[in-house]
Amino acid sequence: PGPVVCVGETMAALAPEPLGPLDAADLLRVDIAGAESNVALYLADHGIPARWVSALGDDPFGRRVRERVAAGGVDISGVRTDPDRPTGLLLKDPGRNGTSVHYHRRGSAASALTPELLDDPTVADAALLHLSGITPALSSGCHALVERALRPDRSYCVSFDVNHRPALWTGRSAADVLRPLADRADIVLVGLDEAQDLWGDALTDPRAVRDLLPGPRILVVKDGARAATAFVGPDAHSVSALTVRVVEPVGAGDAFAAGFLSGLLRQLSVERSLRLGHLTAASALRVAADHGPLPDPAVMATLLDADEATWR
Ligand code: KDG
Repeated sequence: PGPVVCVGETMAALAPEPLGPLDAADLLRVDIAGAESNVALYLADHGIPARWVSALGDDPFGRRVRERVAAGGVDISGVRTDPDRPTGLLLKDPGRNGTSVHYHRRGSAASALTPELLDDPTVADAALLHLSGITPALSSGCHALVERALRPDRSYCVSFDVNHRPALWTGRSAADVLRPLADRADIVLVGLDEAQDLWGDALTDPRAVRDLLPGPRILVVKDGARAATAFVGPDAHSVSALTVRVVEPVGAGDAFAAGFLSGLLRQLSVERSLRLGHLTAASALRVAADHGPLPDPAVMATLLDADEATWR
């Protein structure tokens, strides 16, 4: 089978060092941030062939992103350089009540992507195409790209992480765009709180989200630090989350997606795939960056097979 192809924007990211409010920071650490390249990096960590396809500016941050993603073992042969547009930039602002982000990405190289990207040989051989709800928010061309990727006559499987980023949707309804897109994907991941933000407080449990999104063959509803539930056809499988000392949560959803998809691609059971999702999410939760080292392989193997009491 071909690789998992992850399509979406990656930016340079600046975060205060030490972590703290941006308006009081003296020093900023340079890193990279992009939901889909995070998924590709964690897939590669799990030994799954992964390719990240996007566009970057012909600028120092673009070169930095390229180098970092390639160094993680991800195939970047489909990444384009746009000579006329810059690489996007994200500023992290860690506060007492979580991290907020500020974007400088309007008019970026990746925002100029269009559906034509899907004809590129580096995308067309995908065994699985991974997309997120960030991309349709970036521009009409990016929205059209996601629409086309989800056409019913597609030749590949699509996984879609809803990734609602309210800051990207001001003045437009994310709810109306993201629901039909998600409903057409084969595998969907969404947070319960995210689903409530988008589609209403009446979504009090994962089953209610499934009723709203009956289309995907597999729907995973993540209930924060509590549990994740995968709906596969009429069956529901729930696995409780691990207790983790959280340093900074951004990137954990991407890590979860990569762990879960790796499990499915390795033909593990749905329960074990969810466990691999939680274990991979822990790697992101324990570091300030989006991407942190996976737990020790022996620990992962033991926990994947552990009985329920040991897992918790
Ligand atoms: O999931 C983490 C991402 O949100 C972060 O890396 C930045 O891709 C990003 C975005 O658009 O918010």
